[in-house]
Amino acid sequence: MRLSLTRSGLRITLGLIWLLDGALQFQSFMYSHGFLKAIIEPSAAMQPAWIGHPMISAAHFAGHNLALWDTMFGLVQVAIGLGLLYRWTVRPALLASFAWAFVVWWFGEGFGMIPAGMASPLIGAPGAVLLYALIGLLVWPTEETEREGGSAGAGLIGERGGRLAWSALWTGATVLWCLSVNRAADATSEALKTASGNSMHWLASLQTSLAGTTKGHGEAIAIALAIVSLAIAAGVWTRLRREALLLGALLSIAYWFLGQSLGTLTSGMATDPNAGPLFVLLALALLPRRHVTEGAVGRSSARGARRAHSPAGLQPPLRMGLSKLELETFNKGEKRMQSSANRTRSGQRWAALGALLAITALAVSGCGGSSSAKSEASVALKPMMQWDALGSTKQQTASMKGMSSSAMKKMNSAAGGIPYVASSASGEGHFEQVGDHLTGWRRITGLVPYSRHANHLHGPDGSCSPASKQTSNMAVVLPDLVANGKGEAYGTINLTVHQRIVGPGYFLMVHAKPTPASEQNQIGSAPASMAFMQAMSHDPAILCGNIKVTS
Ligand SMILES: [Cu+2]
Repeated sequence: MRLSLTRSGLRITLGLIWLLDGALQFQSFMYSHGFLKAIIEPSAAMQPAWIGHPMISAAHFAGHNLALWDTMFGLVQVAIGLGLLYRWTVRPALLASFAWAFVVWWFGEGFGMIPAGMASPLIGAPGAVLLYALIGLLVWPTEETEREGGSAGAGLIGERGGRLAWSALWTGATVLWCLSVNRAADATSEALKTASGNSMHWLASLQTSLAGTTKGHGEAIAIALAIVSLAIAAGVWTRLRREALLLGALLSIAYWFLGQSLGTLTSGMATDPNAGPLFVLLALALLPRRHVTEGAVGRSSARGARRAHSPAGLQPPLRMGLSKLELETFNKGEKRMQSSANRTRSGQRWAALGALLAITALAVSGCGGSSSAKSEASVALKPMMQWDALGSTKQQTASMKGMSSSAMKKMNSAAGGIPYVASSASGEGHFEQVGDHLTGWRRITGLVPYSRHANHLHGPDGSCSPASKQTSNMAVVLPDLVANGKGEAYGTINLTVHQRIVGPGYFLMVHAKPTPASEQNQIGSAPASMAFMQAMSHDPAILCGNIKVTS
């Protein structure tokens, strides 16, 4: 099999993808406010404030004259695409594409949702535009002539830089698979189920049936894919470079079909083909164009050199004795030189491999789970407005009932934090964690009689106040609390969790509404799936309490 790509082939392919993106921007959906509401705002709502706020502000600003901005967005991308097609406009086009990619990575993709702790390689992390920029660096025109054995991609960062970037991307994938959010029992199953909602019929039924098969096996799948990803990252530094690149490309195609629904290109809502095709293009860019590896070249020339100076063969026996001493001395010297050159080269390679192995060890030990030390914590639950020092700037409503959708919208995009409603309830709780085993209870008084309330442990890196620390990332979905006729609710907890919950940075949040009927099967999940967090994002909070470690 001889797969390869010339540098101009690579550049033109990249240009065509930019043109496709430009064309997608002219779809009617992008000219509707649904684009901002359905794509930008939900992704902004899940981000840390410093990323999410500028996203919301930019969306609101663009919303004032959406037709103008959208047309401009589309034209910029078309211009970049066209620029890449012609040799003499490549540099300005690439420069524009780098700037554009950064802006889109932030405002459109929320840095691939990585800071939100919700990135998964399956659904396209770290985001397509990052790969646009990376491939852009590889096709940057340089003086260097195309070497045999070199790859199409070299450009500004060189071939070694390209391989480093590849390794970084796949090591990143390993780390992402190790995150508890992707390692949860139903993480993969849920991601497939969510993806099936945007797919063509045949693909949707494949995804649904796979979602059924993978249900409950999230951890095994994540660990297997973490290991494969690491092999792909390390492989490009070994003799199996070609195989590592092809394996990476194949895995990316599988992700693209199953997790990214082929970029949902036919949905009318896609802004780019997602990460799958870009990973394939990157792999092709880094494929050596002749089936010769550095190591093989070194060895065969060394063998050739030995043969040339060999005293055996056609040399007459008479001369042999005469020159034997001379030749031996010569050979020794040359061998020493060669071996030291080889040693340096293999030294570098071993250093690179060693570094990768160290990362592996770290990643695998990170994947391995938590310690079995016992820790206990108490929680004091107080109404949200007590926590919210900036409560007055926020929209507060006594009840969810009768709230118009525009009021909901305002509430959601209010400055920072999780939306909440007023409550006169209060409560307390106690948690105990040994290894992966979480037990405890919580008790609340002052609730509306017979009301039901979703409640979760949120975190990590969160807190009930200030509002900007109220992370919407759910570490554990606890069973709903049900109030009795006096408005008192009590519930115990006995769950298996996949991270250290009983520690700083976690908080218990009680919501105004129960877990939706369609999401009941998510109760007990630790951590919650992304789909579930999205489903819950419109349930305002009533009470919050920080996890306070007592022993
Ligand atoms: Cu919650």
